[in-house]
Order: sequence, then structure tokens, then C-alpha cells
Amino acid sequence: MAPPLFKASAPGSLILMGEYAVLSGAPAIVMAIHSTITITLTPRTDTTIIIDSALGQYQTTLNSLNITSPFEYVLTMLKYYREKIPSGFSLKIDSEFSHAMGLGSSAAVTAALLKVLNDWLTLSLDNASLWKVGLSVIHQVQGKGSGADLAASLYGGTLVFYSHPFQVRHLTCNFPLHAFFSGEKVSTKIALQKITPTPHWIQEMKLCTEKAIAAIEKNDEIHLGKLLNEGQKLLRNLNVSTASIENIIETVRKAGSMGAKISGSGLGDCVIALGDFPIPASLDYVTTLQVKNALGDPRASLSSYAVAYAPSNIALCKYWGKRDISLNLPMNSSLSISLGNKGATTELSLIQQSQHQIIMNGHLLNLEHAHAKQLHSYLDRFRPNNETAFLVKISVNIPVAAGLASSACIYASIAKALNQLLDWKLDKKALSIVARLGSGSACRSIFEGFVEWQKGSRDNGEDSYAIPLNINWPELCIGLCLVETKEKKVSSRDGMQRTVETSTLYSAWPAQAEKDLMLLKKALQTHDFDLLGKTAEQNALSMHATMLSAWPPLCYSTTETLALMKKVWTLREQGLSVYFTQDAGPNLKLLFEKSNLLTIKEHFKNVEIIEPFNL
Ligand code: 2P0
Repeated sequence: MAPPLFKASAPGSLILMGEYAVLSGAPAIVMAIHSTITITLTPRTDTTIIIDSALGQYQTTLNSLNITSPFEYVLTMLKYYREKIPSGFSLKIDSEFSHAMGLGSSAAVTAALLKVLNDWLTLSLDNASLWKVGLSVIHQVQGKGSGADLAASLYGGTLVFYSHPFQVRHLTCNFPLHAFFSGEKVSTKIALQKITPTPHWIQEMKLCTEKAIAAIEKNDEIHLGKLLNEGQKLLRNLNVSTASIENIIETVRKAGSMGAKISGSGLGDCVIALGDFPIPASLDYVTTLQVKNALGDPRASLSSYAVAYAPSNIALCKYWGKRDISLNLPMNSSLSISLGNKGATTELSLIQQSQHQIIMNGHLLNLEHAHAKQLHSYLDRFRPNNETAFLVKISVNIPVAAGLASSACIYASIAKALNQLLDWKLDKKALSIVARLGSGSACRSIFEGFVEWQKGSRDNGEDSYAIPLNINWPELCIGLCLVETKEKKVSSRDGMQRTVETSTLYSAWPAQAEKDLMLLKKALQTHDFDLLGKTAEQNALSMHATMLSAWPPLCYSTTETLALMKKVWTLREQGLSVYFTQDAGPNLKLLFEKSNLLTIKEHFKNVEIIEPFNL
């Protein structure tokens, strides 16, 4: 068996507002960035400690822990935990960003190591307790420091942070933000020794930060931009701006940034700029980053943890019938449209247990549940060994098992999360195959937009995966008409099998699906909406016809479904270009173009509109 290893990642960070004043009790706004530092610890049987990072290699033993550059933070932390550490180990530090750009790499290393040791030494400390330990390490190494960057690395996301007493609160900040490196870096320690703001200055920065927090809470990007410029004015008055920083600020403002300022203690470091603007090519020495704004960036909140989202999808040419049940290989190719922000998020971590724990929308899924068996056997394919299982938290924002392809987004998000957690580094084609093994339609949910699932012909399924069609159709709208959100009595899986085995009409289906696929591709290429609508509707009705002729007969429609269908047909007779599609459930999905949005809303009062290309 492979030796156990302990792995944790923590993101770097940028301070948006509140520099210097945060040391005097004022709030700061701090954000985790997208890039992380990952630490992997593998225990050894002797007392040797081997540290391996891009900054160099270092070897020592548990009994001679001397604080040596460039591993001061790591070694100081190891000294802190010395009495609890049972053996030597090797420590691999992988960073996705340079330590020389002011992106909080020391705090990220400290946070990742805190989490790794928390796991290995089974300390069970929460983030607030880890922060306190981490801050004491940071103070030992660099003297001063608020620990704002450490909080961002531990908690992730965008935080309102107070140092003493320690307090953090997540903010939702969805504005585009970019960071540009000034080309210089002065350590925070030196900056803090050189610069002492006056009480008046601290008060001004405090006010500016409080207003910026309010602007973010109100989603007021313009005001936030103005406040960033005010913050920069304050930092300029403190003499921590440089010619290179001013040049970046001027250039990004000219390019259309709504506000820009130094991020951090200045005298170098990064400029953080707000807005969606073309990145100026003249700033050729500059690094651009997309700040990760997600609330509570999950990459920071747990060790050995992964999170991934996948959209649901609606087929315009349906997948109905399998040529191989265990590999979910279809009889026919299909074509779908992904549903953007309607889908599933899966959080995944490893647990030392024999059985997986699956939490679906906040409820522990018990083994009798219809989905449980399928999910367990899917996860079994990927577990590292019999003593290790997965803790899976799935959040779905569409009704589960109501013919809205919830299994598609669930298995696609699990496949993506597995790829991260187990570090497979699979491309999307391979991920599509992994997702397909969970649920056929899931292979399409790996991609956005229009997607074709090519049925393939090989027995092992290696050529049965989805590909994106890269066609944009911004006017296309989907209207969800929910008739019922209860779980259906017969699953798609059983329904399609019954149809293949007993339906008198099924033999005509594969050829019809192939023809519809060609017509749909033609409609997509020519943006012929009526061809798209007609083909999708006829395809869905043909699929349901195969079910009606199965035995026992299979009918997912209710009287309300039929009433809705008739309404669509009547409206079409009256000249409205609206069509529907229906999956293995009673709910209908309308297809129409944006120009008819208001009319559709008038006729279908509770319709939920999705614009797959305008999200
Ligand atoms: C589709 N459906 O193409 C069709 C139309 C339902 C009707 O794909 O057994 O949950 O897990 O491979 O993917 C739903 O079937 O079935 C489905 P499995 P899946 O969207």
C-alpha cells in the first residue's frame, strides 16, 4: 500500500483596502486569489525532514530544527509543533505563483502547512485557532503583521478582516479585478519599519475601507472604483507609491479601469485594478491575475479538498437506449444545450472510513435512497483503497430526478471534483468519459453551450464522449415549465432499458435520432430557429412514443403536461414561434427566441427563463 500522505492547498491573497490602518484595529478587505500553494507531507519512519520546493531543497532532522532562509515560516511552525510531531517526513511545496510578487506567498505557505499538520497530528483546530497559531509564527519571523493575508489564505473568498480582536466576515464580491506587478518588492517587514501613519491618516483609511465594504455589499461597482482611487490617494500621501506603480495606475485608468490602487504595504508590490478593460499591452513587465472572488473560496477551507461545478443540460436530440449498460454506451448520438448556472456543485474530500458519506442538498443520503446505490458504486470505482472513502457534498439548484437532468450535472461535477482531488490532470474529453460512467447524459455536462455526444462504436467506450460545438446563439431562450418536482416512479435508467427491451417502436428510434442530429446541426449552423424547434420537439415526442409502446407502457406525461403541449401548439398556430422538448419526466422546456420573451411570460405565468448564452 502507498504510504499515507497529507495534502493541503491555500491560496495567495491581495488586500483590497485598509493597509496599515488594519494594524491599529481598523477593518481591511482582503481577497484570496485564484492561485494556490500546495503542501504534501509524507511521514517517514526515521527523524529526517526533507523540504523540497521551487526555492530549494533542505534537509535536517527533528532534533536540529534551526530557522534558515528561505524556509523560516515552515521551520518556525515545525518548531512550534515539535513536541507533537511523531517522526520525520518529507514536505513538498508546490506553488502556482511566484513568491516575489507580493501575493501573500508566506501566508499561503503558513496556511497550507497549518492545515497539513492539523490533519496529520489530528489536532482538529478550526480556522480561527489555526489563524492564531499562524500569526504567532508570522510575528516570530517578520516582527509585525496583521495576519489579514493569513486569514484570506485560510478562509478563502473576500473577507472583512479585523486583527484584534480577530474577526472575519465573508463578502460577496463579483467584480472583475486584476492585479499588476510593479516589478519591485519590498518586504512587508521593511515597509512596516519605515512607515508610520498618523492617527488622522489611520482614521481616513478606516472610513475609506468602511465605505468600500458598504459599496461591495450594495454591489455598487462605480462607487467602489472611486473609493479605490481615494485609497490610492491616501497611500500616495503616505509616500508608499512609486513611479512604476503610478505608471500602472495611469495606464489601467486610461484603458478603462474604474479604480486602481496599491495592494499591500506598497513601495513596490502589486496594483489592483477594478473593471472589465482590455489589459494594456504596454505594461509588458506586468503579471495579470484574475482575483478569485467566490464567497468562501472553497479551495481554502479544507485540506485534501476539491470542489467543482457542472451545469445541467437539456437534450434537443435525446439519448434513449444503451448498447452497454455497465459503461452507459448509447444506441444513438445526442445533442444538448448546457444550462449555465443551473446545475450542481460537488465538494469532495477523502475520509478514513469504509463507506462513502453522501450529503445531498444538506441531507445525508441513506443507502435506501434511489440515487444512493448508483452514487456509491460510481465512487467505489475511484476510491484509493477499502479503508478510504469519499465525503461528498452535492448541492443541486434544480429539482432532483424530475426530468431536469439532475444526474447529468451531479456526475459531471463529481468527475471534475475527482480530477482535482486525485490530481488526475485529465483533459475535458477524458473527463467526459469519466462522467459518462456515472450517468450517460453527464458526459455532455462537462461542456458549456451546444454539445454533441458522439456515440462511438468501440466496446470499451473510449470513443464515446462529448464535444463542444462552439456555436453561439445569444437569442436562444429556454423556459422551464415545472409541472411536478417529485421524484419520478421509473428512473430514466430503468425506463430506457424497458423501452429497448419491449417497445415495438424502438427499432425505428436510432435512425430517427441520427437524422434529427443532422438537422439540428444544420439549424445551429444557419441559426434557423424553426428548424431547431421543430426537430427538437419531434425528437422528444418520438422518444415518448417509443415509451408508450413499451410494456408495461411508460408514460411520464400528466394531464397538465398534455395541456401545456396543446397550449404550445395553439400558440404556434397563431404565429408564435415556440416549441417544447420533454425529458423523462412531466415537465416541459419551452424553446423560443428572446424577441418573444414577453409574450411567453404572458402565456406561461410561472415559467422560469434560462438564457444559456447570456449568463
Ligand atoms: C437525454 N435523458 O438525452 C435523455 C432524454 C432523459 C430523456 O439522458 O442511465 O440519467 O444514467 O445513463 O443520463 C437521462 O438519462 O441515464 C437522459 P443513465 P441518464 O437527456
